[in-house]
Amino acid sequence: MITIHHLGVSQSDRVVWLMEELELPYELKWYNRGEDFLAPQAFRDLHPVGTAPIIDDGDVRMAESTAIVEYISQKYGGGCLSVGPEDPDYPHYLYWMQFNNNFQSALFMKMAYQAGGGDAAAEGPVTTVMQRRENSLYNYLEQRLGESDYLGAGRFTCADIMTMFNLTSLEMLGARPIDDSLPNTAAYVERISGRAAYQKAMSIAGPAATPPAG
Ligand SMILES: N[C@@H](CCC(=O)N[C@@H](CS)C(=O)NCC(=O)O)C(=O)O
Repeated sequence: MITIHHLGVSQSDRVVWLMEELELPYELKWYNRGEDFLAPQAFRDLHPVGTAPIIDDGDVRMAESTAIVEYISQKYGGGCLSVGPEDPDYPHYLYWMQFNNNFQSALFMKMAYQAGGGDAAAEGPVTTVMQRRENSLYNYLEQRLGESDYLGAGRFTCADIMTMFNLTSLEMLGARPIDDSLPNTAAYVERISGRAAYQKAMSIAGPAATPPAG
């Protein structure tokens, strides 16, 4: 059985969501963030990279959610939530599976710049790149969701599981709110939020969830 090392309020909730979508059994090990909101030492000791999520599958220990999600989907989900090279949507699937890390690079670049006293509204090459990347990512998201109800294909896939956290939980770190200025994206968030497996996973491991008793 897969063990999910879950850091509270983190993107490891997407692994729980995938397991609920696939109706697979799993064990959840919960780690609370420290007062600095970072992963505690016990979590960082699990893997050289030390970021959430981390899973164990027998002797295999993995980090990096994009890799974990595709691994579980292929190995235990028969690839039913993945898109293969024979499918015309394959390029979409690949792109939207990577969107998470693309998006977070842009957000964390901006956060780091502002934390160092930089004015994100000032003119200059760095602020231009930051703004351009942020805008282009939201524009492409909005465009894609005007063409398709789902990101990776015409059906729900792992690419949707990879992306939702960025459109919901990351607002607390300064990501743009998904509101009426992004109507296709707002409708998408509402549509995906209605999934039974999503709601169950968020009640177990989402940002408002608390560690299981005991
Ligand atoms: N690209 C990585 C990002 C992982 C990541 O940044 N995880 C955050 C939680 S959302 C984390 O571990 N933060 C705590 C820390 O770095 O101390 C993935 O998708 O797994």
